This record gives sequence, C-alpha cells and structure tokens, in this order.
Amino acid sequence: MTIKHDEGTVLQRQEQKLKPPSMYQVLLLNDDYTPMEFVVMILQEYFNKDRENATQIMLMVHRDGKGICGVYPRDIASTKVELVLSHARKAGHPLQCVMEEV
Ligand code: TYC
Repeated sequence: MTIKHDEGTVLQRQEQKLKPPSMYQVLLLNDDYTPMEFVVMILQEYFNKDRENATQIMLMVHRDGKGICGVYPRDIASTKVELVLSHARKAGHPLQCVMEEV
C-alpha cells in the first residue's frame, strides 16, 4: 500500500516490506574422536536438552553424521556455535558445530 503526502511524495508502508528475521539451524557433526559423553554434556549445557534427549541427539549424530541441536535467530545461533567450538577446543576435541539458514 502507498501513502500520498501533502508534498506529493509517495512512501511505501514499512510493515509490508519487513520480513521476519531468518532462522538458523545449529548442527553438530560426527567425528571419530570426540567422546560421546562430551557431546551429551554440550547438548545439555548449550542447547538446554535433558540428559535423555541429549543422548538421543548424540546417537543420531553418531549414526547419521549430523543432527540438529536447535533453531535460533542468527546472532544466537552464531554465539552458540562459537561457544561450543571454544569449549571443544579447550577440551582437546575436534567436535564440529555449524549453522545453516532454515
Ligand atoms: N562418533 C563419536 C564416538 O564414537 C561420538 C560423537 C557423537 C562425536 C556426536 C561427535 O557430534 C558428535 N566417540
């Protein structure tokens, strides 16, 4: 919709142009070295999973190669990826964590 101003200028209505912010999946990738228990802890600590759900997701990643930990706005997804990678490297594990636009 357009609005005619006194001066004759025409403005696009903002709310019709605004899209909802993109959402991003955060995924864990499998590897041969990161201990299962460490991955379960990561899922509990950074993705608010209970132990049972964290174990299911970890086993899915182990079996299928990757798994979704959660879906978040871009800045939150990006922060989670950084925190997970930092924690994994400090602990000496090669765990990979990535984000993908949904
Ligand atoms: N494959 C690992 C092992 O057998 C476990 C693992 C699961 C590693 C999930 C990473 O994202 C991962 N120790």
